[in-house]
Amino acid sequence: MRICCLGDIHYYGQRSDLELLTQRIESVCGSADAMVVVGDLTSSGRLDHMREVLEAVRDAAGGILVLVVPGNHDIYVAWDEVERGVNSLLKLSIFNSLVENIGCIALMKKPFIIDNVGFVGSIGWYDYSFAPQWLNLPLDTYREKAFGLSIWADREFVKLPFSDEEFTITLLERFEEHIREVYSAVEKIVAVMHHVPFRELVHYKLIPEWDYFSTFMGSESFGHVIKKYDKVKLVLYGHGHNGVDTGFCKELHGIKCCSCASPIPLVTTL
Ligand SMILES: [Mn+2]
Repeated sequence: MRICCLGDIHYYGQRSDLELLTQRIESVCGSADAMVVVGDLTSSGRLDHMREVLEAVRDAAGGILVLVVPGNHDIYVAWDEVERGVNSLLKLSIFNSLVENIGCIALMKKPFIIDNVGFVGSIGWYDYSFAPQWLNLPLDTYREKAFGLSIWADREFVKLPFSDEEFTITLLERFEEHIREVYSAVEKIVAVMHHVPFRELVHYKLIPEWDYFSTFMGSESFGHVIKKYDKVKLVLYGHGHNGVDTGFCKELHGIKCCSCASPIPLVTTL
């Protein structure tokens, strides 16, 4: 099976970006059996942007099924939305409905099977398990999502009614349920995530200002669950793209892991 994967489009309303995206998808993904989008379709979580970029991807895919998970930016809420009582959980469900309404597959809602391959997906999240030990900072320092003058934007724009650790656990339970749901019906499973599931995929630089923010790349707990199930043969993830390489695959724990954190599509086989 050939899978065309992309992510971290961070569309912010620039129509010319959609034209470029369309060209790239058409030239790279034509022979694929499925298309996967690993989240951060938008920069700000604006619904009009979400719709525009999703429609562009769907149209460029030209009939190839498009399977989608959201990224952290897709569940950002603006101040006017906060005033109307919108939080990031509601945003997450609006995102998934929008994906379905325009004819794509929202993997966070339910797993999907193509031939003998099961696709399971999650936004993934962070529970501070990627905190660099060498910095030796207390957990609350990470919960602040600020280091020196820099902040992690989720601090301002993600509105959850519970902690990041609790969010991670909730998402993880659903993700594992989805694996179990398809397990006996398929030969292989593809895990699609926005955040990163293995520490080995996080790029630490031994620079405090950099490594502090590596904490927010993902969570080891997703990696633990993935490793529990032998049929998971491929992990497609996004999220890390500023100052690090993207668009490569690497084998870890016998699982092919591909970074799709780029609007330039990557074709991988399973
Ligand atoms: Mn992201």
